[in-house]
Amino acid sequence: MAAKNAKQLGPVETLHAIEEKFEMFQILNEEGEIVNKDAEVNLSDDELVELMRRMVYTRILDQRSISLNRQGRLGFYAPTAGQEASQLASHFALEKEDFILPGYRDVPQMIWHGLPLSQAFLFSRGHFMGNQIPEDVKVIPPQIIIGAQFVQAAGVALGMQKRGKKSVAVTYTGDGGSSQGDFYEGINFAGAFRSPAIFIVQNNQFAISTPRELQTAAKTIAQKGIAAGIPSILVDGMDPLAVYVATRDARERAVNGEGPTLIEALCYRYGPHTMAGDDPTRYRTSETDSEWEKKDPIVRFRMYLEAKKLWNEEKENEVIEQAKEEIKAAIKTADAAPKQKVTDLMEFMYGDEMPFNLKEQYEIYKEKESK
Ligand SMILES: Cc1ncc(C[n+]2csc(CCOP(=O)(O)OP(=O)(O)O)c2C)c(N)n1
Ligand SMILES: [Mg+2]
Repeated sequence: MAAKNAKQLGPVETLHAIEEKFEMFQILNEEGEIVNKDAEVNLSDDELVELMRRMVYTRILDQRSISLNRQGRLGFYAPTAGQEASQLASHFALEKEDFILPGYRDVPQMIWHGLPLSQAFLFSRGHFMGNQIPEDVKVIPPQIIIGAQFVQAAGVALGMQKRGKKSVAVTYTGDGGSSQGDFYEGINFAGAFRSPAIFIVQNNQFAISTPRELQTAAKTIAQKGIAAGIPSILVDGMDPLAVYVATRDARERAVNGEGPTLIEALCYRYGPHTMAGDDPTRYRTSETDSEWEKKDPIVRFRMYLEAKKLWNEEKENEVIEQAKEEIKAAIKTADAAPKQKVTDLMEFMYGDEMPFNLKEQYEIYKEKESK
């Protein structure tokens, strides 16, 4: 007997039918033209300018961070150029009370959520003060274990809902992260409990050197949300307006009790995976690089805003200068942080509730440090 009746789609046709549904959502094309007039962006001129300002600022921060790393003045750093729309336009749809659970590449969202730049630099240096996040800044330190923050986001979102808050938890991972068990557990749990969570996969098409095609048989990462029964969308991750609208709509559903959303933002990182020494020329071609540079989120947004007379070279230069000044000042602040001591770390970690065995070690370190 056949496994289906005559009118039913078979398993192969069902897969193809679902995959075909995931067309990429775009509002602003590479030329800076609106291609989707039905999409309601609803951002004021001032807000559009502010989003551009943040993207330009963050591109400078990326360039400066890379050079500070090369000078030995920063430690761990994962470059962000190319991902500004995925990172900052999604963040732009959030409120201050929303909780962010970032991955290691998501430091820009933390900064625009309120983390002082000097603390981001201390985090890069492995200084624990970098992770002493101010009480009113709703972020946790960047997760290095890929995908782990998906489980945490499902729980944080549920916790906020149980406390009656009208806010969401947002988490980010990459295409590689979407192969982790935690990814599936997180979206499944959030779906089952209707947690107000937004799961954002920044698909920059590589997990270090592993291309997306070798990562999964799924044609899109967005379609993985279907298995968890949650709304899912594939967006042009180089298009700030599409990313903004997708995230804003996801947030609206979440606070209205309609549960989580999975967003796949298709993007590209121009630089290496991290500054620890991978060489992208060994796993990517310069043709692909330049193909993606043409899709640059800042370039297309600049064209769009210039046509609306909202942006010009002078404004851009002001932002660049301001970024450089603030970065310089933040590095100075980071340099002035006290040298990291083991006892400080233990006090920060345990406060008055240090277990007795650690207390013994604490005394030993206290003695050593006093010399
Ligand atoms: C559970 C786990 N396995 C392996 C690693 C090592 N690792 C660090 S980053 C990375 C690739 C992640 O790629 P992706 O999720 O696409 O994010 P991207 O770096 O491209 O933003 C891997 C395998 C890790 N940090 N955690
Ligand atoms: Mg990736």
